[in-house]
Amino acid sequence: MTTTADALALGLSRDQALAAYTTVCRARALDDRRFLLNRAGAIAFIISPRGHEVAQAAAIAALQPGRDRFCLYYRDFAAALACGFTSAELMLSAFARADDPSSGGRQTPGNFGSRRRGVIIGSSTVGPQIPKAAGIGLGLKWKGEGALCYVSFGEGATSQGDFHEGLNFAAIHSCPVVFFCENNHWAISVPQPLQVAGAGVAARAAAYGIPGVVVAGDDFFAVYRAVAEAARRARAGDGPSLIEAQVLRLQSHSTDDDQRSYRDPGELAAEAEHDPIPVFQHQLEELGWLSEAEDRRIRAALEEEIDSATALAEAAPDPDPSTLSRHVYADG
Ligand SMILES: Cc1ncc(C[n+]2csc(CCOP(=O)(O)OP(=O)(O)O)c2C)c(N)n1
Repeated sequence: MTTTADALALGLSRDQALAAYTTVCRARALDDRRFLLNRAGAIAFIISPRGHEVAQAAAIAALQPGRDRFCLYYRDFAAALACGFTSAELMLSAFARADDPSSGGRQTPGNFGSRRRGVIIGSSTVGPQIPKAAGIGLGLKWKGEGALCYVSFGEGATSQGDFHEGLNFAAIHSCPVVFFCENNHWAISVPQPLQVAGAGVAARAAAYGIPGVVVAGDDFFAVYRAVAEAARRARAGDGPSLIEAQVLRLQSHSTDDDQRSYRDPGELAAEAEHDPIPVFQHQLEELGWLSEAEDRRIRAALEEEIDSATALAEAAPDPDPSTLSRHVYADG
């Protein structure tokens, strides 16, 4: 775990760290509410970021939303919030309302898209955002503005051809891309040893001649440091990097899955004791940047925010049925 002295040496301000902490708590509060709404039958299936939030917020904190491009994946709710999505927008998407900024209620929630925030919408298939990010990286290199493309995915995606094609292409053309694997060791019910051959995800970077690092996904400052270094390399023209953040999947794959049917109960109980949010909270307390009172204030404000986001989304109109085939078939 990063020491207080090392955390201070990163040059992050208290405001930046507290903003990231608030994002992490916002993602969790939103997730709790979406889970209740799903169980009440008000919204369709959801995928939870629970256990990934700290790693996601740390990665985006080391980048430049508004300048960089982001190819996120379906578990990236804290990353999307860190890129500027609001709770209300993500709730509109959960309710599949017409005002959902990503797709007007057409795509599964978790397909994040926002042109003005540089967030490029994906699809629900596993992996295609990876070669897409390599191509975007090449475009950014040609533009020469010093921007980079960040792309995230699970370890299951690294057994897709898309992963290898994307890394190979980005390495050959020295594209400014940060490949960020959120390794929760499970691809739905398939454990890592049946999904990823060899020494792990980061080790695969060597095949493409790029740096590959493993980092503890519950250590905000360690993830920040790794992504900041990858971003520095990308902006300097030194090409892509691969980061493997080791995280826990504290929920089932989705609300349509029950991991108790295929995971060891002892392992699940042990993981439940290692929620990354209290770890981050403790790091901030050690730095003297967060008090218990401040933490209570942040969480109470978020409860109110999620209440009004839910009310707004519940009352918002559905997409117009006459537009059903828009973006599916060519007009006319
Ligand atoms: C090409 C493709 N194959 C299979 C699926 C079904 N599927 C959806 S999510 C998922 C697991 C992916 O696991 P991982 O990449 O480790 O990410 P995680 O969900 O664990 O964060 C699978 C197999 C899919 N959507 N697309």
